[in-house]
Amino acid sequence: VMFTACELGVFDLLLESGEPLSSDAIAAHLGTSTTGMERLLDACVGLKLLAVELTQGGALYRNTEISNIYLTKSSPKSQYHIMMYYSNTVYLCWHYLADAVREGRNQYERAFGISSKDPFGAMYRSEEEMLKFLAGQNSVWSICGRDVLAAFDLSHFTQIYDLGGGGGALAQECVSLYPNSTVTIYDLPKVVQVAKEQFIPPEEHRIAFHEGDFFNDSIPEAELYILSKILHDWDDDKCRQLLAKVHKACKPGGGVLLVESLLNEDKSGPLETQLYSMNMLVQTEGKERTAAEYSKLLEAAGFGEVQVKRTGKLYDAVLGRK
Ligand code: ASE
Repeated sequence: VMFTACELGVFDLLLESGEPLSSDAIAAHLGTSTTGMERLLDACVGLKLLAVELTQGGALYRNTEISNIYLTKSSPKSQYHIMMYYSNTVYLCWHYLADAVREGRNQYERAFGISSKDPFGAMYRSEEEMLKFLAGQNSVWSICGRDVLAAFDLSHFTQIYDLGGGGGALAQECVSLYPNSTVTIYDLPKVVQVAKEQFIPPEEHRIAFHEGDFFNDSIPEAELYILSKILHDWDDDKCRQLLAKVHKACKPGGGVLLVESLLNEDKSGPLETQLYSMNMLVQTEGKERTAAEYSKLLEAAGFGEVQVKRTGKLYDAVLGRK
């Protein structure tokens, strides 16, 4: 219901209109059936994404504060793009959740008829899919970007690589919070191209780019490596491989910052993270982990002085030092 209301532009229309609207008016503006729209709007009221008020002329709908802030396209904290990614890609993989649990692997073959050997090959199967993913991944940093970057004082690291930095929203938060830093977005060539052309303003000179595949190509030397939502895409073996490579490249005294959604040690929650872990099952080769699991992976790669900071939001931070 939330995805569909976003996709049809319900929240954008109600924001722009500046006054409550009837379901007939909304249906007419958005070119939908009245019978479908009325039910969609009522379900949104049940979800507290809309509020309804009965007047003599009939029911009038308006956005709630949550939908104004997070579900309209134009809001600075808009989650519209990740909603579209969930709606059009992720949701289709979840249809095969039982198969994913039976087989212990992602469901690209069933959902899209494409091989899932290389999960990012599958996720980036078209330019359009890649753009939707990158825009979606960018959106969460308008909510949690500051928190994960301010969890530790990173001001003494000036030379930073964001491995798998994608569309670069976290890199942008980083140079804004740490004005003396330079952040290099390291990602696959086609990702770097779009990041340069569509996501990072050309006048942002504190952000640089490096095209490569961090499993198969070399990783340049730096003081700090950010791995944000990277380890959760991969199994323990691949994580150890990647972290060992990062450790080798890292300057002595440098570090690695993991940005991930942490499970409780007994895996009893948080629910959002448990569900993210199911999502990693249907879409990738990875899973969400506990702080102790990340610490062990870091230590196996040679990192020490591991510190964990929970932000109280969706994503947390783990710092290891070389
Ligand atoms: C990934 C992040 C995501 C890989 C696939 C993904 C997201 C959706 N699909 O690294 C966004 C964040 N959501 C979750 C479930 O982590």
